[in-house]
Amino acid sequence: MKALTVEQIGAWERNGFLKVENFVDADELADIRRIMEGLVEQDPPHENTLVDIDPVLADRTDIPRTEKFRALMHAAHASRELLETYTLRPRTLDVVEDLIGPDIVYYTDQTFLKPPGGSGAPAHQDNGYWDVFWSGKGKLSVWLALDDSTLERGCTQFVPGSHREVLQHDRDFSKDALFGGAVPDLDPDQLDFEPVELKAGDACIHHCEIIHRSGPNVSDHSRRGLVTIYFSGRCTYTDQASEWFPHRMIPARGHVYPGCVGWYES
Ligand SMILES: O=C(O)CCC(=O)C(=O)O
Repeated sequence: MKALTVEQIGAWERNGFLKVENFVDADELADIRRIMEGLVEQDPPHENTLVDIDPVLADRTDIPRTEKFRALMHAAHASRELLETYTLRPRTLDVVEDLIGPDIVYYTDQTFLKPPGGSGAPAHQDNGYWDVFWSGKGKLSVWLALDDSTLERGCTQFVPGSHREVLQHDRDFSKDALFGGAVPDLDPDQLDFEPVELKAGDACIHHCEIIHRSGPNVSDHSRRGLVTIYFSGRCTYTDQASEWFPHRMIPARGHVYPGCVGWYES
């Protein structure tokens, strides 16, 4: 094991998510915030990124457009500094390696900005979106808190152990449908969601098949979370291309294999 304890790995296997306190230190957090703020302030956004406007804020005339951003995607494809400072730094990859093995390909990131008044995310499993384009298990998300993430601010919530069952998702992959893959037949009231509150700088890592959601932000503070997503180098492409992701995946550690994610002919 490179970074996690036996107990932490046991908790990951049992629950499908794992909180890691102080995943970045104060200096790293300041650098990551600066990079992200630089990208979010750009309007029109950087050409490599994709921005999603929060539907509940869309018609507000009293706030600038950039304060209505629900999410900004592919930041690392727009900022080499982010890749070097955080996404591909050894500690991040050591933790990922302990959970999905030594061959790691970096897919992309989504920064959920959740401004005051911003909406929550419906219950879903991430792989319900991903496995249409990339097959295989060994996919995870590292959700890094850029601000304190509390229940009032709409922190993420997980159903412990739910990563063992794959659910059918309604699939709408157009660019306008950030959560277009929600699970149609799931009654969230019947599930036991565990909120995971984080301090800025903490991370919560989640399995691609854990059922999770988040609430709206009913506070006066933003709740920004940078989610970086890693696939095992053994995952493969399907015959469908993703409209959401026009970039190449980035081999991060270990090997890339012919026909598998991160392998490109030219
Ligand atoms: O940060 C949120 O509010 C939602 C996060 C989420 O759904 C995800 O990381 O897959």
